[in-house]
Amino acid sequence: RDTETDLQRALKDNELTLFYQPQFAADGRTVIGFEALLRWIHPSRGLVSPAEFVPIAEQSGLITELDLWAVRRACEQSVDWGAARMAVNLSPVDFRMRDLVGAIRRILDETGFPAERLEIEITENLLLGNQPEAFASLTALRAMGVRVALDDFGSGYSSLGYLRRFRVDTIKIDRSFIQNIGQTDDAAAIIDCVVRLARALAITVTAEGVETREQLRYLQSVGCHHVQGYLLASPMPPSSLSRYIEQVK
Ligand code: G
Ligand code: G
Ligand code: MN
Ligand code: NA
Repeated sequence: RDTETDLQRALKDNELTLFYQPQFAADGRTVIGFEALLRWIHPSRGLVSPAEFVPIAEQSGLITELDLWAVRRACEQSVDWGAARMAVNLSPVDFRMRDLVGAIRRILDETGFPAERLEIEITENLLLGNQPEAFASLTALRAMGVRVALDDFGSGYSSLGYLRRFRVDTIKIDRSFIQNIGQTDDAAAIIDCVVRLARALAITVTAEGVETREQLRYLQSVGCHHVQGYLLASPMPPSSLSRYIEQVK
């Protein structure tokens, strides 16, 4: 309750900011895009993680205001960053908004950000919830040219059925699998299998949470398209991004 009131104030007082984490081609060098990650710089508590405040904002519905703010800010800040894609996380709660698609269309119109460069990250829970309105919104967004990525793939109550019911553009393999490369044979086998599955369906695969050279080499060997993680680049404030932006131009 307290955090919620504080969050509302934070949004007004400009305490929220976006960090950007570069995403790379499998070579680990070519920047293909960025993921926008919400950060709350609290005057007394310091940096507050979204892991802490997103669940609270989801309970009150305030998350949708935060997420749409993030989409707008990410589009505004990156419109000049060459051809790089911008990925923004959406909460399943956002899909209960009456005109989510219209709101995103207006942001694209007003910022001049090309729909083709925007990717929204959703989680398996949204597709499993089987809300017809969510499927309709996702279909409308894709029809506009916005890409849809399935985040944290494999971490929840995964069902391959939804890959048939709804076509996504990208699968992001959950970092728990990446972190177990070289630790358990199972993780490597599952990643190999997910990459093959995705490739067979013409879906792009991103590995998240890449932290070691060994992990990167394995991901390259199985044909993973894109990689993201601390080994390559951490999330950073927009002021630190100029050298990455130069690379993608
Ligand atoms: O960046 P970090 O690892 O601290 O993020 C923690 C969690 O918060 C992740 O699950 C991430 O997807 C989520 N998150 C980060 N930014 C946003 C955002 O703008 N909107 C939503 N809904 N979730 C976010
Ligand atoms: O749930 P989602 O995938 O959106 O969460 C992204 C979160 O993962 C961000 O908060 C980001 O800070 C974090 N992250 C990014 N790269 C790495 C990494 O290499 N290792 C770990 N442990 N976390 C990472
Ligand atoms: Mn994400
Ligand atoms: Na993720």
